[in-house]
This record gives sequence, C-alpha cells and structure tokens, in this order.
Amino acid sequence: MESQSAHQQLIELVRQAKRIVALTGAGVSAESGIPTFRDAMDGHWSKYKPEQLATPQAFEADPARVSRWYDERRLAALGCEPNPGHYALAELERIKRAQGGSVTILTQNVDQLHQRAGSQEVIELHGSIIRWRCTRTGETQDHVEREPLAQDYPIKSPNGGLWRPDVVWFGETLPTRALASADLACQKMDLYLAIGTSGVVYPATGFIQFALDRDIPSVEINPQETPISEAFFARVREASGVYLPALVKALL
Ligand code: BJW
Repeated sequence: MESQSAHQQLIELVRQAKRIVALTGAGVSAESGIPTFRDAMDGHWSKYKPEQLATPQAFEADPARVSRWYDERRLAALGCEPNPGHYALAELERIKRAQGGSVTILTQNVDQLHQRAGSQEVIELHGSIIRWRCTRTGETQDHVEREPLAQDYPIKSPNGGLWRPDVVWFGETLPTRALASADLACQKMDLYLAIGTSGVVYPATGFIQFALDRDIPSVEINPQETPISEAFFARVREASGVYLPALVKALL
C-alpha cells in the first residue's frame, strides 16, 4: 500500500467496517521490546530454536530448561509496556463500539499487552505466559510477580504435578472456547486484519480463508512479506506501532 490513494482507500475500508477481526502476532509486540517468536533466542538460548522448546516433548524431556525459558519470557513480558500499536487497536475498538460495531482481537501472543492497553474483546488463541497450569490437576494461577517463580526448575506443585505455562505448544489443540469464539467473530466480520504475524502457524493463519470464502476485504500489516501475503486484498509494509496510530488518527 504505497500511494496516497491506496492509503485513503484503506482508511475508508476501516471507516465503513462495522465488525472488524484483527489477528495479531509477535510483530505487534516487537516495538514494546519483546522479540518476535522466530527471533526470540539470544545469549544462553541462542543454541536452541524456539520451535524446539515450545513442544510437550521438549517439556517432557527437560522440564527445567523449558520452565526456565518461559519464566524468563514471563518476566520480560511483565517488564514491557504496550506500544502505540496496541493502544491504537484499543482506540479503534472504542470507536467501533460507540458506533454499535466491534473489534475482536484474535491474538497469538501470550504477553497480555492488548489487555493492558485497554482492548476488551481479546481472544487468546495460544494462551498466556502469565498464567501457569498444574500438569496434574489443570488448576491455573496468574503470576504477575516480577521475580522468578523458582530458584530451581522445574516448579513442583503441591500435589505431585509440575507447573507449566498455560500456553499452547506445537501439537497441542487450541482452547475449545477460544476457537469457538474466534469462529463466531469471523462469521460476523466485514473486515479482516492480520497484523505482525508470519502466517506460518495453523490454525490461526487459516482465518484468512474465512475472509476469502465470503469475499470480505482483508489487509496484512507487516513490514515483511509472508508466505500468505498474496491472499490479502491489501498489504501495508509498515511497522504496526507506526501505521495503526496513523490509521486511527485519520478516522477521527
Ligand atoms: C512486525 C513488526 C512490527 C516484526 N510491526 N509486524 C503441517 C501443515 C500444517 C499444520 C501443521 C503441520 N505440521 C504441524 C502442524 C500444526 C502446527 C503448525 O502450524 N505448524 C507449522 C509450523 C507448520 N500447529 C499446531 O500444532 C497448533 N495446534 C494444532 O494445530 O492442533 C491440531 C493438531 C495437532 C497435532 C498435529 C496437527 C494438528 C498449535 C500451535 C501452537 C503455536 N504455539 C506457539 C508458542 C506459544 C507459546 C510461546 O510463545 O512460546 O505460538 S509457536 C509460535 O508461533 C507462537 C506464536 O504465537 C506463533 C505465531 O508466530 P507469530 O506471532 O507469527 O510470530 P513470528 O515470530 O513467526 O512472526 C513475527 C512477524 O512479525 C514477522 O512476520 C515480522 O515480519 C513481523 N514484524 N516487527 C508489524 N514492528
């Protein structure tokens, strides 16, 4: 979306839309200082691939390593603030709600920054890194404390289980309720946005098919091309923290 007229067209698309669905990914939090999922490894972790740690098999093989990685990422997320992209989406939701519409965020992010920015309709497709779950009972606990959860990992629960982050790993199914809510939102949407996601992970990346099947306009907002860029009606090659505030400002 290079030219001024294309930019104006997109503003009109958003202005006219009543029910917007925005799929978000790690790129939306990049400007908050949280590395994207596929860039997430540095220092001690540089010898691992994130895909190798984000699996039930990795947790089974080395629960200490996986728990430590997630606790470090939990602390990093808590130490970051929402950025102008998160706030713009929350503002867009307020605008659309005031007009009787909606903005539903389907987020693959586990950092809860959309909620902290004030977005109300946020569906966490891949869970939350702030919430941890007992492997034995399924009980969950929120951990907003800004100190490590343990000195020694893995973290044992009182009933003989282990605490693991309440996130969705590769090979695990997404929470049924989140998927059902996402499907419902997609069935009602009249504009689909995919923001800051590489578009390689299913089932989230498949939501574009809803838009294609129903001739609903769709926009990808990502500084980089993705494997599914061509499926979108329009593409914006800008950072979300720059583009979204400008878009929302243009609506006012
Ligand atoms: C910016 C920016 C800026 C940078 N502004 N943008 C073969 C074919 C099809 C499917 C499968 C298959 N084999 C296996 C599967 C299924 C599998 C899958 O999709 N695998 C693919 C890798 C092929 N999916 C699953 O297993 C899912 N479950 C499932 O399908 O259940 C049924 C089933 C079970 C068993 C077998 C088959 C089916 C579960 C997926 C769970 C994903 N979980 C993770 C980890 C969560 C916890 C954690 O954070 O550690 O979720 S993986 C990881 O990827 C994380 C992310 O949410 C997710 C998506 O990544 P995202 O957000 O797109 O981040 P990046 O880093 O990839 O991209 C960032 C983007 O931002 C880039 O494009 C940048 O350009 C951009 N960017 N700065 C805007 N400022």
